[in-house]
Amino acid sequence: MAEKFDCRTTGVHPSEITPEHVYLNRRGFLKSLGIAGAGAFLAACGGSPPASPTGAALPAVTETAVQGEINPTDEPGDALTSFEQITNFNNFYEFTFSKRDVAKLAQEFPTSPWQVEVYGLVNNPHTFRIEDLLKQFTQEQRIYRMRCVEAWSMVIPWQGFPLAQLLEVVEPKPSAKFVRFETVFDPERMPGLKNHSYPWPYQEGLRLDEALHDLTILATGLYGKPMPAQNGSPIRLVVPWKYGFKSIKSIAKIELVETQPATLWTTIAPHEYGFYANVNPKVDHPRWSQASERRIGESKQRPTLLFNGYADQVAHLYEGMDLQVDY
Ligand SMILES: Nc1nc2c(c(=O)[nH]1)N[C@H]1C(S)=C(S)[C@@H](COP(=O)(O)O)O[C@H]1N2
Ligand SMILES: [Mo]
Repeated sequence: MAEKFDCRTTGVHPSEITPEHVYLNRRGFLKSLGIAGAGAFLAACGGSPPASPTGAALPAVTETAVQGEINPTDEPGDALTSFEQITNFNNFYEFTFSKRDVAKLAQEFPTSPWQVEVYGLVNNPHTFRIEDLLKQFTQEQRIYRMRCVEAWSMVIPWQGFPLAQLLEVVEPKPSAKFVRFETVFDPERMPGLKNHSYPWPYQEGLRLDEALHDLTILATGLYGKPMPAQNGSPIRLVVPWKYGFKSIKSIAKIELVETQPATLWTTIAPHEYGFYANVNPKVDHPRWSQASERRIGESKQRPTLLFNGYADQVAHLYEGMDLQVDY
């Protein structure tokens, strides 16, 4: 069974929200290293990869890592995953199930013009153009761990803004209890949509209080660049205390609703993927353990943390709930 997880035993801060000045210093540091091309080295990866949600074995991963050179004081032991890894090891089933091929297939994906329709149980329904979202909301830097349900993880420096700010503008009505998100449906550009065994478009959902939590962001870029297509350009959700599949990419619609919405994963395999999908080392996936994970760029396993290490900020949202039942 899992040991006790805390920042003392793991060397991980409960929070990796990095103040902007630290990030900017780091960016200066990365720049001074010429990080885009410099210093990357190849290392073999250890351990056998877990099965994907579809049950297919994942391809072996060849790592390029930069951990050795980056040692900022704000994240002891938790270096950023390299830009190269973040943008070449992706889950984006609308393109392909093959993580290493998403980047190539998504290259031509058009993300302008783009708009996000926000509607449903709100006083001010509004369709936002992406350029207005970028202007209207101050883009912040947030460094978050991302833990995929497949038991691998990354540390990603996003830019974006709290979803709460957008929701304030549209004013949810008292009857709104959940937020439903939908990815764009573009079969001409997204070859994976030809697989009709999936209930496209990709949909996700959050309880309204989860959506309003300050950790929940709409991300518009990473590593200081506009969002790469393979990571969900031009705008995607990031909910760092939940499994990665909740962080829906390339969002076209946001709807405020009264009842818990169906999601792609709860529709396909409700016994394997719950609506909450909070990272929890004590609730195993029926087909594999969730007690530990492999940080992309590293070969060793590290313990998985309750709520992905963000328990101090989010545990109160689930008080009184049985996390074994509402997983
Ligand atoms: N629309 C859409 N969003 C998605 C997915 C997807 O297949 N389609 N995959 C999810 C999963 S399983 C993970 S782990 C993350 C991966 O995000 P990344 O490729 O930016 O690391 O995106 C999530 N969002
Ligand atoms: Mo995932």
